[in-house]
Amino acid sequence: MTEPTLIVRGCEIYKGWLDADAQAALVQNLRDVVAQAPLFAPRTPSGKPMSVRMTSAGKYGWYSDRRGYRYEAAHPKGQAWPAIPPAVLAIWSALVSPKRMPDCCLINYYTPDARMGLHQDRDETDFAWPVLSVSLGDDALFRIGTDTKGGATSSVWLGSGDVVVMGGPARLCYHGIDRIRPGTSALLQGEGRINLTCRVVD
Ligand code: MD3
Ligand code: FE
Repeated sequence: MTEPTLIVRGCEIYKGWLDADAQAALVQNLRDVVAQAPLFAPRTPSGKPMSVRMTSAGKYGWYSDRRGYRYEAAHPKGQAWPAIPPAVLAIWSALVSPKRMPDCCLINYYTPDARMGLHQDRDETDFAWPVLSVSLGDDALFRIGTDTKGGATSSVWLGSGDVVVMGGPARLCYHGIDRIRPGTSALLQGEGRINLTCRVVD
């Protein structure tokens, strides 16, 4: 039975779940996805471009513009999203469930100046399914709170190869990335961080 390395506010953190070879293979899979579905900077509902660039794989991709946050069946350029890499589905099968695969694998790319403010993930239909996150590249300071805006928060550094499962009461907790620490990983070609989040959408 697999046990998390640590649990912070209900988020189960599996430190170093992926070894160096698995991380490198996954990065190549993601380069193939990005070649088909280029990264873009979604706009917030107020029209401001996000500092994190994104794309997706799977049945749906997460998208945002002045019309709001939502899932879309196609990339903004019009084509279907690429398939979720089998190596990502294998992590989901091992740590969440082999019975239902995620509908979306959101790929977030952070340059050293990128941030993600505290938010809830609530664009999905069924919050009974956890969200699974995989970190690759530079370390990131992850902040997790409660299901109430303005509640207490805890911070933890996530490193390359770490996997986090947010289920149960943690599923609707506020969370974000305060900063990354450039140069802490040699996995990517330069500075930066990739985060994958797998979600059941409908
Ligand atoms: C806690 N991404 O894409 S992953 C996101 O590192 C997102 O790029 C961050 O928040 C990142 O929405 C954090 C960890 C994470 C993901 C989803 C969660 C934590 C979560 C959903 C509920 C609670
Ligand atoms: Fe989130």
